[in-house]
Amino acid sequence: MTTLEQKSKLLSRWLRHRPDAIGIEIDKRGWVDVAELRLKSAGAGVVLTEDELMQIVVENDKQRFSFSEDRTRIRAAQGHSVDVDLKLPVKKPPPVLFHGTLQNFIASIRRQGLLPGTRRDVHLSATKQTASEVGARRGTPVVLLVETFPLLRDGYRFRCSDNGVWLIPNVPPMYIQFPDK
Ligand code: HQG
Repeated sequence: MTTLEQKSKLLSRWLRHRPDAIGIEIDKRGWVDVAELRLKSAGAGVVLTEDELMQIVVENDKQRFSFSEDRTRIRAAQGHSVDVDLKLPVKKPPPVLFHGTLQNFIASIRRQGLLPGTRRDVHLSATKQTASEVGARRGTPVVLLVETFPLLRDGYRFRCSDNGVWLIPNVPPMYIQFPDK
Protein backbone atom coordinates (compact mmCIF):
# COMPACT_ATOMS: atom_id res chain seq x y z
CA MET A 1 0.00 0.00 0.00
CA THR A 2 1.28 3.41 -0.91
CA THR A 3 0.37 5.98 1.75
CA LEU A 4 -0.74 9.49 0.87
CA GLU A 5 2.60 10.87 2.03
CA GLN A 6 4.47 8.44 -0.23
CA LYS A 7 2.21 9.42 -3.11
CA SER A 8 2.94 13.09 -2.41
CA LYS A 9 6.68 12.40 -2.48
CA LEU A 10 6.34 10.52 -5.75
CA LEU A 11 4.41 13.46 -7.14
CA SER A 12 7.28 15.80 -6.17
CA ARG A 13 9.69 13.52 -7.93
CA TRP A 14 7.62 13.18 -11.11
CA LEU A 15 6.59 16.83 -11.38
CA ARG A 16 10.00 18.29 -10.55
CA HIS A 17 12.64 15.84 -11.65
CA ARG A 18 11.57 12.64 -13.36
CA PRO A 19 8.43 12.90 -15.54
CA ASP A 20 10.05 10.21 -17.68
CA ALA A 21 9.79 7.77 -14.76
CA ILE A 22 6.10 7.30 -15.64
CA GLY A 23 6.07 8.85 -19.13
CA ILE A 24 4.13 12.05 -18.42
CA GLU A 25 4.69 15.21 -20.38
CA ILE A 26 5.52 18.46 -18.57
CA ASP A 27 4.91 21.61 -20.58
CA LYS A 28 7.24 24.62 -20.63
CA ARG A 29 5.35 26.18 -17.69
CA GLY A 30 5.61 23.04 -15.58
CA TRP A 31 2.02 21.87 -16.06
CA VAL A 32 0.97 18.24 -16.38
CA ASP A 33 -2.47 17.10 -17.51
CA VAL A 34 -4.25 15.60 -14.49
CA ALA A 35 -6.01 12.86 -16.47
CA GLU A 36 -2.72 11.81 -18.06
CA LEU A 37 -0.97 11.89 -14.69
CA ARG A 38 -3.63 9.64 -13.11
CA LEU A 39 -3.54 7.23 -16.04
CA LYS A 40 0.26 6.93 -16.19
CA SER A 41 0.56 6.78 -12.43
CA ALA A 42 -1.92 3.90 -12.29
CA GLY A 43 0.03 2.25 -15.11
CA ALA A 44 3.10 2.43 -12.87
CA GLY A 45 1.14 0.80 -10.04
CA VAL A 46 0.29 3.93 -8.07
CA VAL A 47 -3.43 4.67 -8.06
CA LEU A 48 -4.22 8.35 -7.47
CA THR A 49 -7.93 8.99 -7.10
CA GLU A 50 -9.26 12.49 -7.73
CA ASP A 51 -9.94 12.86 -4.01
CA GLU A 52 -6.42 11.78 -3.08
CA LEU A 53 -4.89 14.22 -5.53
CA MET A 54 -7.05 17.01 -4.14
CA GLN A 55 -6.04 16.07 -0.59
CA ILE A 56 -2.34 16.01 -1.52
CA VAL A 57 -2.57 19.46 -3.09
CA VAL A 58 -4.71 21.09 -0.40
CA GLU A 59 -3.14 19.54 2.69
CA ASN A 60 0.52 19.53 1.63
CA ASP A 61 2.56 21.04 4.48
CA LYS A 62 4.49 23.33 2.15
CA GLN A 63 1.81 23.79 -0.51
CA ARG A 64 4.18 22.20 -2.99
CA PHE A 65 1.61 21.72 -5.77
CA SER A 66 -0.97 23.88 -7.53
CA PHE A 67 -3.89 23.13 -9.83
CA SER A 68 -4.66 25.27 -12.85
CA GLU A 69 -7.83 27.31 -12.41
CA ASP A 70 -9.96 24.74 -14.22
CA ARG A 71 -8.30 21.94 -12.22
CA THR A 72 -7.34 20.02 -15.38
CA ARG A 73 -3.60 20.56 -14.85
CA ILE A 74 -1.21 20.34 -11.93
CA ARG A 75 2.35 21.57 -11.32
CA ALA A 76 5.00 21.78 -8.61
CA ALA A 77 5.32 25.30 -7.16
CA GLN A 78 9.14 25.22 -7.23
CA GLY A 79 12.17 22.96 -6.95
CA HIS A 80 12.35 21.70 -10.54
CA SER A 81 15.42 20.23 -12.11
CA VAL A 82 13.64 19.64 -15.44
CA ASP A 83 13.81 22.50 -17.90
CA VAL A 84 10.72 24.58 -17.15
CA ASP A 85 10.04 28.30 -16.90
CA LEU A 86 7.12 28.88 -14.54
CA LYS A 87 7.00 32.54 -15.63
CA LEU A 88 6.72 33.72 -12.06
CA PRO A 89 6.61 37.51 -11.91
CA VAL A 90 9.60 39.44 -10.63
CA LYS A 91 8.85 40.54 -7.06
CA LYS A 92 10.45 42.91 -4.56
CA PRO A 93 11.94 40.82 -1.77
CA PRO A 94 12.10 41.74 1.92
CA PRO A 95 15.40 43.39 2.94
CA VAL A 96 16.88 40.15 4.24
CA LEU A 97 16.48 36.56 3.09
CA PHE A 98 18.02 33.36 4.47
CA HIS A 99 19.54 30.19 3.07
CA GLY A 100 19.86 27.01 5.07
CA THR A 101 22.78 24.77 4.25
CA LEU A 102 25.42 22.53 5.85
CA GLN A 103 28.88 23.26 7.24
CA ASN A 104 30.42 20.94 4.62
CA PHE A 105 29.25 23.24 1.82
CA ILE A 106 30.47 26.49 3.37
CA ALA A 107 34.01 26.53 1.95
CA SER A 108 32.65 25.98 -1.53
CA ILE A 109 29.89 28.60 -1.07
CA ARG A 110 32.52 31.09 0.14
CA ARG A 111 34.38 30.54 -3.14
CA GLN A 112 31.54 30.20 -5.63
CA GLY A 113 28.56 31.78 -3.91
CA LEU A 114 25.19 30.05 -3.89
CA LEU A 115 24.60 28.01 -7.04
CA PRO A 116 21.38 26.23 -8.02
CA GLY A 117 23.01 22.82 -8.41
CA THR A 118 20.59 20.56 -10.25
CA ARG A 119 17.61 22.85 -9.70
CA ARG A 120 16.55 25.89 -11.78
CA ASP A 121 17.23 28.43 -9.02
CA VAL A 122 18.80 29.01 -5.65
CA HIS A 123 16.12 28.80 -2.95
CA LEU A 124 15.99 31.47 -0.26
CA SER A 125 13.65 31.56 2.74
CA ALA A 126 11.84 34.53 4.23
CA THR A 127 12.58 33.45 7.80
CA LYS A 128 15.61 32.16 9.62
CA GLN A 129 13.45 29.38 11.03
CA THR A 130 12.44 28.07 7.60
CA ALA A 131 16.03 28.24 6.35
CA SER A 132 17.14 26.31 9.40
CA GLU A 133 14.54 23.61 8.63
CA VAL A 134 15.72 23.40 5.00
CA GLY A 135 19.32 22.88 6.17
CA ALA A 136 18.25 20.43 8.87
CA ARG A 137 16.93 18.00 6.23
CA ARG A 138 20.49 16.78 5.81
CA GLY A 139 22.30 17.49 9.10
CA THR A 140 23.11 20.30 11.48
CA PRO A 141 22.01 23.43 9.64
CA VAL A 142 24.03 26.56 8.99
CA VAL A 143 21.97 29.63 8.09
CA LEU A 144 23.39 32.23 5.70
CA LEU A 145 22.02 35.73 5.46
CA VAL A 146 21.48 37.53 2.16
CA GLU A 147 20.79 41.26 2.08
CA THR A 148 18.65 41.87 -0.95
CA PHE A 149 19.18 45.60 -1.55
CA PRO A 150 22.76 45.27 -2.89
CA LEU A 151 21.63 42.49 -5.22
CA LEU A 152 18.71 44.57 -6.54
CA ARG A 153 21.00 47.56 -6.96
CA ASP A 154 23.34 45.40 -9.04
CA GLY A 155 20.59 44.17 -11.34
CA TYR A 156 19.63 40.84 -9.76
CA ARG A 157 15.93 40.01 -9.85
CA PHE A 158 13.94 37.89 -7.42
CA ARG A 159 10.85 35.78 -7.99
CA CYS A 160 8.63 34.19 -5.40
CA SER A 161 6.98 30.80 -5.88
CA ASP A 162 3.28 30.32 -5.11
CA ASN A 163 4.36 28.68 -1.85
CA GLY A 164 6.58 31.53 -0.69
CA VAL A 165 10.05 30.33 -1.65
CA TRP A 166 12.27 33.15 -2.96
CA LEU A 167 14.11 32.23 -6.14
CA ILE A 168 17.22 33.76 -7.72
CA PRO A 169 19.57 32.23 -10.32
CA ASN A 170 22.66 32.57 -8.11
CA VAL A 171 24.13 34.66 -5.29
CA PRO A 172 27.84 35.59 -5.54
CA PRO A 173 29.87 35.35 -2.29
CA MET A 174 30.15 39.13 -1.80
CA TYR A 175 26.39 39.33 -1.08
CA ILE A 176 26.37 36.57 1.54
CA GLN A 177 26.89 36.97 5.27
CA PHE A 178 28.39 33.86 6.83
CA PRO A 179 28.13 33.00 10.52
CA ASP A 180 31.29 33.83 12.51
CA LYS A 181 32.15 30.39 13.75
C1 HQG B 1 24.16 23.84 -1.54
C2 HQG B 1 13.13 21.78 -0.12
C3 HQG B 1 28.40 23.78 -2.49
C4 HQG B 1 22.92 24.44 -0.96
C5 HQG B 1 13.49 23.01 0.70
C6 HQG B 1 22.10 23.19 -0.69
C7 HQG B 1 13.93 24.01 -0.32
C8 HQG B 1 26.28 24.62 -2.54
C9 HQG B 1 22.54 22.23 -1.77
C10 HQG B 1 14.22 23.21 -1.55
C11 HQG B 1 26.69 25.72 -3.30
C12 HQG B 1 21.50 22.05 -2.85
C13 HQG B 1 15.63 23.40 -2.01
C14 HQG B 1 28.07 25.80 -3.66
C15 HQG B 1 24.58 25.91 -2.94
N1 HQG B 1 28.87 24.80 -3.23
N2 HQG B 1 27.12 23.65 -2.14
N3 HQG B 1 28.56 26.80 -4.39
N4 HQG B 1 25.63 26.50 -3.55
N5 HQG B 1 24.98 24.78 -2.33
O1 HQG B 1 18.14 20.46 -2.16
O2 HQG B 1 18.08 24.98 -1.15
O3 HQG B 1 10.84 19.92 0.73
O4 HQG B 1 18.98 21.45 -4.35
O5 HQG B 1 23.21 25.16 0.20
O6 HQG B 1 12.41 23.47 1.44
O7 HQG B 1 18.72 22.81 0.09
O8 HQG B 1 11.76 19.57 -1.55
O9 HQG B 1 18.54 22.95 -2.46
O10 HQG B 1 22.41 22.65 0.57
O11 HQG B 1 13.01 25.01 -0.61
O12 HQG B 1 9.72 20.95 -1.22
O13 HQG B 1 23.70 22.80 -2.36
O14 HQG B 1 13.98 21.85 -1.21
O15 HQG B 1 11.83 21.82 -0.53
O16 HQG B 1 20.44 21.32 -2.31
O17 HQG B 1 16.53 23.02 -0.99
P1 HQG B 1 18.97 21.46 -2.86
P2 HQG B 1 18.04 23.49 -1.04
P3 HQG B 1 11.00 20.50 -0.66
